[in-house]
Amino acid sequence: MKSIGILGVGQAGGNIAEIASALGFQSALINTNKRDGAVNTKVDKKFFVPGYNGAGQDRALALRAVHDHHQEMIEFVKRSFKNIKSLFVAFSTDGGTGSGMSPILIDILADQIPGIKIGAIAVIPERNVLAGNRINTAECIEELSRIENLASVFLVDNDQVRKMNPQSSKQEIYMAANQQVMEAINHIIKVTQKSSYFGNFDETDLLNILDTRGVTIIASTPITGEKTTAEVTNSVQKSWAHSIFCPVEAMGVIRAGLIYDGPERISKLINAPAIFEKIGEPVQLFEGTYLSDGDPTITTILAGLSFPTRRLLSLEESLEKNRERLQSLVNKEYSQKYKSRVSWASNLKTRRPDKPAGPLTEKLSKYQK
Ligand SMILES: Nc1nc2c(ncn2[C@@H]2O[C@H](COP(=O)(O)OP(=O)(O)OP(=O)(O)O)[C@@H](O)[C@H]2O)c(=O)[nH]1
Ligand SMILES: [Mg+2]
Repeated sequence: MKSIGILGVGQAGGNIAEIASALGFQSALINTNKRDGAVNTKVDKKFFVPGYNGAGQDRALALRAVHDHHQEMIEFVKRSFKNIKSLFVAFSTDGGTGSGMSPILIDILADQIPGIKIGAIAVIPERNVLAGNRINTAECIEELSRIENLASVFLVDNDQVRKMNPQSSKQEIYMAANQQVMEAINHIIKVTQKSSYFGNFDETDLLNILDTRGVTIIASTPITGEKTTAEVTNSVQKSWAHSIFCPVEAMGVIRAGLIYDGPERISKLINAPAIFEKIGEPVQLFEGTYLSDGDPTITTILAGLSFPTRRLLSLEESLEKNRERLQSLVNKEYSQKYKSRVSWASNLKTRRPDKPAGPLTEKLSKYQK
């Protein structure tokens, strides 16, 4: 049984929980909309907030749902997960339900379920989303970053997935992102179950990394063609910019994992200090070496990174640029009135009342020859 559980909140969260279930994780979902959650058939445990029918991108509405039903939600989570050591709440930051409910829910769960570390799998939308979505993401990330008892936050970047698949539909991007984040987490869990003569990366190491507060990424790269230490170093560093997570922007990783799988002769090309030179040496490094005849691959886990200011700024920038237009657009909602230029024409439709009948003799005499 895996010691990590996945709780999906909102539509994107439910979809991620669905993939997690298929990979054998304990999973559950919470939504304000029954119909959204019903499609995630592989997730057995579901809580639909009574009295709601979606949040319609309104974070405040979603927040109210937690205020009114937090006790039921805590009980639901306690009931749904057995013997887990960490729980990741999965959601998109730019919708209503997941974005509004998750930060407060994580904060509450961290206090109410002692012994279980609570982290997040938060989706960052593509660059082309509209103002309302950008506002939601900015608010959600700010709230997340303020939670004191927070473990790892995986920022799944739909834009990074788009870069790898420029022609794909939205749904294909979403599915690929969901699949890849869960496979990345599943991969590092599987490593902890292997044994090695030369440095094991065990469950305690993994949990140590995942319990680290801050942003975490997992990146893998094959090093089949690399011939020198410099080339291997370069490939690993490149993988930090090309994963499905927001690219690493700044120095300062607190804990890290470095896992090698492949033939022994290539393992000699790995130089940890050189790899970490660019982002600074972590306080702790957990290494695992697994010799095999397969393609040589290096997987790194970097935890305790800062929130990616540049990436988030790219979402906020267009709000700033359009500040006046957006404000006047919203003001217009209640101030706008239409003035017709043909109000005079209303008279055209007014019918003249029938003339009251006069004495019959008058009419008879009118026709008298
Ligand atoms: N990676 C990924 N992103 C998704 C998925 N579904 C939606 N998104 C992203 O999430 C945004 C929409 O949020 P949803 O998760 O549908 O919203 P919600 O939490 O259900 O909130 P409301 O529907 O507003 O109540 C989209 O703009 C996408 O950025 C998914 O399955 N995977
Ligand atoms: Mg929804």
